[in-house]
Amino acid sequence: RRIETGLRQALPGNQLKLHYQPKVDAHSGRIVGAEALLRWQLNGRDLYKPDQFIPVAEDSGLILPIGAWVLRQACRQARMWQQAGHEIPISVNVSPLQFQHADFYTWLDDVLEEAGLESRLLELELTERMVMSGGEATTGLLQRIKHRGVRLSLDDFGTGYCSLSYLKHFPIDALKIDRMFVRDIISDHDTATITSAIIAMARSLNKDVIAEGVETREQGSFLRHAGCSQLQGFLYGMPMPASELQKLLAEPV
Ligand code: G
Ligand code: G
Ligand code: NA
Ligand code: MN
Repeated sequence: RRIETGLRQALPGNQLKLHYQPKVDAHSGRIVGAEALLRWQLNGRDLYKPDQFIPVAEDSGLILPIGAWVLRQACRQARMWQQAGHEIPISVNVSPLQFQHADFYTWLDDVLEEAGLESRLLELELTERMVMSGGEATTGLLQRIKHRGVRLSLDDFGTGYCSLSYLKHFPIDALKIDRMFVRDIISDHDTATITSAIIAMARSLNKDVIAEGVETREQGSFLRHAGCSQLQGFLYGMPMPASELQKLLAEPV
């Protein structure tokens, strides 16, 4: 509860920051996207890690104002990068509570409008559970978002219960293979086999496949050969402040 009390002050107190982690093209190694990741900091140091405070934000409902701030901030940043000549889509994690909110679509539309950001430069990262749980209403919302031109990806793919055959009913552009799979693909033969099969099936359904948590060259090379189009992980870049990512974007590859 101490976290909750502090978290109420975090937004007004300017303690929330976004870091950005690059996503690279699996073949060229160029930065082709960035995921916005929330940080709660005081004097430049993390007060709590997101896996500590985000659940608290979700339970307390604070994720609604915080999530709104994240989306607005990320869209503004993507617009600034575009104006600086770096056109990369920004990915934003959406929490279930935000997504279930009746005003989610209107609010998304307003944020894009206000930031002056083309919708193709925004991607929402949803989890399997969010997409699977809501029935008709959820499918309708996904279709509206898709129709608005915003990209949709399924985060942490493989950890939930989303069957691949079901996936073809949802207007999802990309799957993110969960870090747990990536971690073991070199050391564990079964994991390698399963991961390759997931990637192949996703590709046959015309979904892009991104791998997250790539830490070694061996993992990167395996995933590239298995058919991932984009890679993300410490090997290519940590989550970093916007100014640092902008320096990387300005470097020739
Ligand atoms: O940032 P880190 O790299 O530690 O992220 C830990 C977890 O917190 C991940 O599951 C990530 O998806 C989640 N997370 C990070 N930023 C956000 C955010 O802005 N909104 C939501 N809902 N989750 C986030
Ligand atoms: O759940 P989500 O995929 O949004 O999580 C992003 C989280 O993963 C963040 O906490 C981020 O710091 C972390 N992360 C990003 N790249 C790597 C990596 O290569 N290895 C590990 N262990 N964690 C990573
Ligand atoms: Na994510
Ligand atoms: Mn993820």
